[in-house]
Amino acid sequence: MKFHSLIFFLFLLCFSPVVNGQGRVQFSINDGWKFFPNGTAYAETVAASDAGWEPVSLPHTWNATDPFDDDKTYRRGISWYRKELNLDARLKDKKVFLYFEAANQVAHLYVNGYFAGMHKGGYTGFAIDITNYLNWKPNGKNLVAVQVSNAHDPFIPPLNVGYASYGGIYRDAWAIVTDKLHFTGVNNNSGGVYITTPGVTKQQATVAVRTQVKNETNAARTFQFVNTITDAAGMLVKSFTKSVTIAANQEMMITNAGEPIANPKLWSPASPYRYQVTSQIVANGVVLDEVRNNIGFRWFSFDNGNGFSLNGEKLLLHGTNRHQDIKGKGDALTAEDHRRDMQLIKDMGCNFVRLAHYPQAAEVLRLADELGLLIWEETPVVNFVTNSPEFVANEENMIHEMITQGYNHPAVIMWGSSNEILLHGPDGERIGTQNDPGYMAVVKNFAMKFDSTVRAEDPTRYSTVAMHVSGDYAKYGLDTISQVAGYNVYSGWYSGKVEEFGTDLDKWRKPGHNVFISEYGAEGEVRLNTNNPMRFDYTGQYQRYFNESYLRQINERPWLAGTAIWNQFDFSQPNIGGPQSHRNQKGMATWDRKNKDVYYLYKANWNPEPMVYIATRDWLVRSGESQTMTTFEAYSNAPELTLTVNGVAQKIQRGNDVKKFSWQVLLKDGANELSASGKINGQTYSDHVVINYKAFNADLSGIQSLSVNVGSNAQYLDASGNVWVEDRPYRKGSFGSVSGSSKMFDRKDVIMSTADEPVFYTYQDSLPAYRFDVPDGQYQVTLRFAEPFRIKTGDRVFNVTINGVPALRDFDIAAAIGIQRAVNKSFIAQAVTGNGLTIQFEAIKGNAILNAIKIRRL
Ligand code: GCB
Repeated sequence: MKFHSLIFFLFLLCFSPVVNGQGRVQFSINDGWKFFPNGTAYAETVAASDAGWEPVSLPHTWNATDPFDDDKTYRRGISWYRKELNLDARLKDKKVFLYFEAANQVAHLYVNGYFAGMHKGGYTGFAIDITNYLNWKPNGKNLVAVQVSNAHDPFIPPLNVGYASYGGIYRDAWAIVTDKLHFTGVNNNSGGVYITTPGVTKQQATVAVRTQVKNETNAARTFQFVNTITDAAGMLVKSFTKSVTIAANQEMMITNAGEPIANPKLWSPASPYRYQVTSQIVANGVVLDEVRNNIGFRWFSFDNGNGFSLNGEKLLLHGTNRHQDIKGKGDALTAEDHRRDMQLIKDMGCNFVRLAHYPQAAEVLRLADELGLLIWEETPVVNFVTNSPEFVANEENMIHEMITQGYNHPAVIMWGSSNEILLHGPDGERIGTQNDPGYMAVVKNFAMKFDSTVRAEDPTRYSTVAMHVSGDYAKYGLDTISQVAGYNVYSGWYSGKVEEFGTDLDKWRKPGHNVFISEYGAEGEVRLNTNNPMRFDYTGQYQRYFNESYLRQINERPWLAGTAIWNQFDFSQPNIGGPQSHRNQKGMATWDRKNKDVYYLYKANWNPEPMVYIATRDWLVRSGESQTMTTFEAYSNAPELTLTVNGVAQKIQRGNDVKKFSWQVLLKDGANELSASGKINGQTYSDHVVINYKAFNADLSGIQSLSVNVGSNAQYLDASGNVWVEDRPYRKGSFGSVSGSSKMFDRKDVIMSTADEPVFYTYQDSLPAYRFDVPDGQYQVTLRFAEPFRIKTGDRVFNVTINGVPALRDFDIAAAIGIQRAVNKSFIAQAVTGNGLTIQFEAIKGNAILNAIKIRRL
């Protein structure tokens, strides 16, 4: 290293926290921003004051909470960020770039009031050259202002989707300083250096490098393009050099490949071994630019309709999908958040992740390489397209950015370009069958274009798309455009039966067709539990039943190209209701990353690490009749398990085909200790839980209080620890609804003014009466209502009496509180002469309804 370069290098080391190789400096600009949550004139100018703006750090979003309140809208529009960037005058002869890993979704960058550049699309990184706008006066300050907008834009994918579009600079941001002779593509995920490993075998591997170099000086330059490969221990493996001359103010592409490396250590999910390639521009012995990329040696193929192979061996792709947002943070995540997610996925036993429905953080791909998780990444063309060249241009640019930024990661095997592109019609409304041939021709044309862009950008991976179950894809020839055909399948959830999953698959199978199950899933709300799971009841028990069946059917079809659960984590769905508003709950873990019981089904099947898990963590507090048997289940990779309940050993059970164990158990009132244990390779593994069982007598003798989740087969545990037991038809000598029919809210409708959505979500319709054959005494009766329909005042009116005494007269929920809004009504009533409590409903207009009921003895 020459003396002046050494000084510069040492200076840069003091000046900035991150040094990305010699000759290049990269440091975080996450701190010290001021934020203004609106549009404001002249915000980019130095003269404008940001004194009253909110101090923030990146990653940041302004939508961390507002998509999830009772107000159906959330703020999508313009906001401003400003920051002072202090650069030492000695950097004057260098190139300075600002690199944003993502800003959702349109960003305009200004430096010292000058417009420096803009970027469209919320999920890929962009670097903007700010060299010409910098102020180098002594003690000169530089004002960086970024206008970010997440307003809907019909020309930028995604158009309308089932997840929140969090506005903000929600990933890390960096300053990158280079020499004037430098690698062109300045972004920290590939550094502008694209590496392939052609012809890898167990015996040898080669490394080939392609890059674009830019000479921003007024003289022709001669330099060495040096690539050095080191192993995981940092030991030199191979180095290769090419001498290059570049004209003044020119940019040129350089390719170079090294000699084969003998006996390479291969990369795989089981052994994710990485080498490092250091690429340098060296002139006169001085390193002018340098970037480092981790790579892995592996080869893979989808085997013409017969599964997937990695490094010459069949590998069943056991996968999941990941949405990135986290409760309370939105999309503004830290590196630790990404690591926790990817580790949870790895620990469940996955070897594959689909990053749906958009490119994710650079850190996610780094972790996938490190942990050994194969990746499908995709651009966010979801549900429909805008018929415009601008839409196509933006999507093509996104494909280009996604691929160039993820290019060097050995984990990536597939690039996707769309998800369920035929789900909506041209106007953006959900459609059953496509019936506009003109629009279909446009979509097909776009789909072919996007697919060929993917293949041209990266011939070393496979192209793919995810489709929903509809004959339209085959009818219009969209199912055979990409190399791998992804299907999102929900039979047994939105419609049909779980068993139809496999039989439908067998029908779709065509010779040579690589069929990937890109999504399958059912929702599980941890506050709802049942002994009688039913489709669409949102209980963890149904979610487990669904996933057990799908896993079994997947195991029976090793010809599948791979499968991915929808979804690893619950995620936001701003415009959806259900028993937990604004949430998609198909996750293996909750939105704040607590594993649900279903997670351990997969862990037992996919992760060989010995484990025993009593599948009841989501139902530790429960209520039911005394002296009734309850089913208990466990997941384990032990062949046999013993369960003890309150110290009493139950029958030893063997696991079924998906490693599930079941017992019928009698619980006592209060705390119950359950332990399960089994032997694996001679060693004992066990699990222990305490169940708090609130038993009541079937004849209601001695009852102090009883809460019923009317219209539901499931129990609900509220935040105060009270259990709302499942509904039942009235039986003499006990309690229940006297006829009526169980209904649920339309899941698109959000139930407002309550955190107890589950008890309002289901209800009894046309209910004549609800009865409790309680002992004589004084009781408080609380009725809970929410109007499920968008009706007018006066459309539903009914009277309620309790033991013949009027309680509610001409009750009109819509008039009293409004529609889809929770309301409670309490009354004091007497049970006399052994007649218990009869709550009678008399419809005056429309049908009487009841969402939940609680009685309490006074
Ligand atoms: C799908 C979509 C996904 C949804 C999912 C669901 O097919 O691709 O974006 O979130 O279904 O849960 O409905």
